[in-house]
Amino acid sequence: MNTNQLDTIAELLEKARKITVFTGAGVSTNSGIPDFRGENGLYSYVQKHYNLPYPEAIFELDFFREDPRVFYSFTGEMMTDEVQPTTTHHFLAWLEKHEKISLIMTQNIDMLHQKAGSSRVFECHGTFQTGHCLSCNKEYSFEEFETNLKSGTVKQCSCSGIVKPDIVFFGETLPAAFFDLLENPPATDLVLTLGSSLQVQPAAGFILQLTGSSTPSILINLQKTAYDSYFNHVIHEDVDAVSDYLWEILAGKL
Ligand code: CNA
Repeated sequence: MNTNQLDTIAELLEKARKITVFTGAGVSTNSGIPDFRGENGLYSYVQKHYNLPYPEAIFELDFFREDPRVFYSFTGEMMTDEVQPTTTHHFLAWLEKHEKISLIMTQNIDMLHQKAGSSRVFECHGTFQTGHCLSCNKEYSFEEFETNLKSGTVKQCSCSGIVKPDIVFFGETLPAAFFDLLENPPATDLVLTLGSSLQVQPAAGFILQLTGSSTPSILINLQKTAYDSYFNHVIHEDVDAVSDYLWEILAGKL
């Protein structure tokens, strides 16, 4: 690791009061949930483990209507008790406790930021907190289909329709509140992007629009992204190794 660069980033974090964070699947890979496009990503995983016509089908509405078992069995793997927040999730929760975080915009649907104790979280690709029947639109709370999600069995509505958790599938619109935040982003004095290929729009546009101004910006991601040049500081390392290093420095200062 380039420790000079990390020391500079630690100084930026120490000074900042309104960090806007953007996280992707890369912050959760060390907890055991594969990302989409990383080397051992979900796309290669589902192709090996599930009988899918093509990997993206797992998050497609038409395929879900036809065979919801694949999606439910994936959530069953993701929601086991073994899946715990990583150092990075805990580090962000700690920064929030020290009043440094303006917002964590996450593309993730694993709820690990909240599990680590962060509360300023916006889940732009939806949530498992609620679900709706695809036939009669009846709403269900997380508690009402938690057992199904965890055991990988399809939740059926009282009308015998299929219940789909309110996470955003391909082709679906993001929550209206996302577009409000896109138009009126929170006050930000540091941009911190962690573990995302920045390939998925409009989510990535939210953070990319905050770069390029006088606000310093940081990207920490294992692989290069198509948007590295948008950021002032780019680190291609494991995000937990970086968080560990930064946390150790900041723990003595905050
Ligand atoms: P992505 O396109 O799969 O990119 C993830 C990026 O993270 C890759 O560029 C990797 O190089 C990088 N990465 C992987 N592990 C690490 C690590 N340990 N340290 C640093 N970098 C790492 O995923 P995005 O989030 O950019 O794409 C957006 C999709 C993925 C969203 O719609 C998510 O909902 C969706 N997704 C979410 C989860 C989850 O909730 N945990 C899991 C899989 C996919």
